[in-house]
Amino acid sequence: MAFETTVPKLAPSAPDPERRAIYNIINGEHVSGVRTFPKINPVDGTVIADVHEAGPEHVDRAVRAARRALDGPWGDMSIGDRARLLRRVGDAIDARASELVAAEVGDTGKPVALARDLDVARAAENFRSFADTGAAAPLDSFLTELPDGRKALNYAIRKPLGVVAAIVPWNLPLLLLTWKLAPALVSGNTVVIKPSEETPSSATLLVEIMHAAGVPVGVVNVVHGFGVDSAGEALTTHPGIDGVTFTGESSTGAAIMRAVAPRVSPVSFELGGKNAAVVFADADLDAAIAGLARSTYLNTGQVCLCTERIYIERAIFDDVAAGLSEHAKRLRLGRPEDPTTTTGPLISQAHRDKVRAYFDLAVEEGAEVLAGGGIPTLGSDLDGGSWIEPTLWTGLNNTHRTVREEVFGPVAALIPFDSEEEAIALANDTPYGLAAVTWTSDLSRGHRVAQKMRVGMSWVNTWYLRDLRSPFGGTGLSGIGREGGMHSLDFYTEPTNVCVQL
Ligand code: NAD
Ligand code: 6OD
Repeated sequence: MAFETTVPKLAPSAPDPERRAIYNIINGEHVSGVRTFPKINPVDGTVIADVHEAGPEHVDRAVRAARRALDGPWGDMSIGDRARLLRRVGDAIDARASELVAAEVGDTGKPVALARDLDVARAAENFRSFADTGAAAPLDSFLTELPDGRKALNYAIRKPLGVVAAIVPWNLPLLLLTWKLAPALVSGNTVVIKPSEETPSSATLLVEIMHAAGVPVGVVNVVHGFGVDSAGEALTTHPGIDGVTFTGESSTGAAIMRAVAPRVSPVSFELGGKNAAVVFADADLDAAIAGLARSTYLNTGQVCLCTERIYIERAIFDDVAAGLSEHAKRLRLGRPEDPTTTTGPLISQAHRDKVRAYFDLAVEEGAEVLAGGGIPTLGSDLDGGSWIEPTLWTGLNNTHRTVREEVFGPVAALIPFDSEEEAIALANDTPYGLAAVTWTSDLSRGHRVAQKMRVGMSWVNTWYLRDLRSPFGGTGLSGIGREGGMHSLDFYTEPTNVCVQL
């Protein structure tokens, strides 16, 4: 490959492996911040790391490093070489999967099997998939016929946006970061990453792995910290940023839009959801109930695609409610490394306070609690963690705040319906528009209803089944733009049309 690799200068590890230091990574070096903040393990509430918060001057250094890398050999590298490098990163992720799983589990408390089979597996796959997409990306070309019989050739080349800010949340930290990083890099951009303050570990380790795999220094940088008055705001307001790719809350997306407005920078936003599932009486009920349990409770309900509203045809309402509540009660909360654990804690005490406030509000709004509804007592040190019970409500309707606002926890409201038209209207009665699921054995109805859902992703008889080439994103409060396959390349590149008179 035609580029030079500079060996990064890394600061020595902190002496106490139980409470390590997590540094910013700028131009291949570990860099201390303006202060540190503690990273708390949500399993038991212990402090596991001291994270170096980047100040505006660190963010500035990171953006400048990314700009230098863009103007250096990285900017001249062929797309084929970048794709080969991305595949090498995918292999390096596989080779160091156990370290990445440990980083992800330490930060989030999610079950080891979930971190291994979803987060880390997808991180490697994201690099491979976008290596393939980038290497095979076509260019637009048109042979233009002029009225006088002459011809012109129009063709559009893709150029990188430039220095991209990637700001990511805590729920699937590595999966969502690599979902942005891989297409940004194969397109030739350089990147400054701002991981969530709740999950600093896997992004830091990933960038170390990428440097070891040969990614030149400065191409990928990490700044740690919070949003407002911290690294997030410093990054989105920095004049050297050419585009922002963001996944997180809709209100944060709105704040970032305001921050980039003076420079009219492009944004790609994957935001919140209040996703509906619709279950028709003709559905395979066992499959539907198992699928609904998965779409409600995976990752303790902390997946943007999770179902929080379940509309059930009245004739089968009681059967679905009983089956789902049985599933909810069977979930096992426990330590991540215990193979029988199905469900981890919420990410933090602050997030648990928010989810619990919705649990209380649901009861005030007249909900009947079919399962859960509170804070479990798990015994020993686990009671210092941010655990919450998998929960189900009935007795609510679309006017209630608990059915309109995103909870982002392990809970769904079950609501009956009487006709297909009513089910579609109820599902679409939301300012969000991320994902929907239709459960039915009627093929025509499945297509018909799925197409009428006002969302970015509409699944039938399944949920969160992914083909990384397909468009991913949301309408309304759920986002701007689509990522996935060529959709990602469209965001991370600027076309220049060349017109040649023949
Ligand atoms: P969040 O918006 O609070 O934070 C996301 C990131 O933005 C973090 O890194 C945070 O530090 C940073 N940030 C916060 N304020 C900022 C500001 N003013 N300027 C710049 N950066 C700022 O979201 P979260 O709580 O980490 O994640 C949960 C939310 O993310 C939920 O709403 C969920 O639905 C959404 N989400 C959406 C998708 C999707 O694909 N649509 C995927 C995952 C999560
Ligand atoms: O699977 C993906 O590619 C993706 N972007 C998932 C988002 C999940 C939200 O929490």
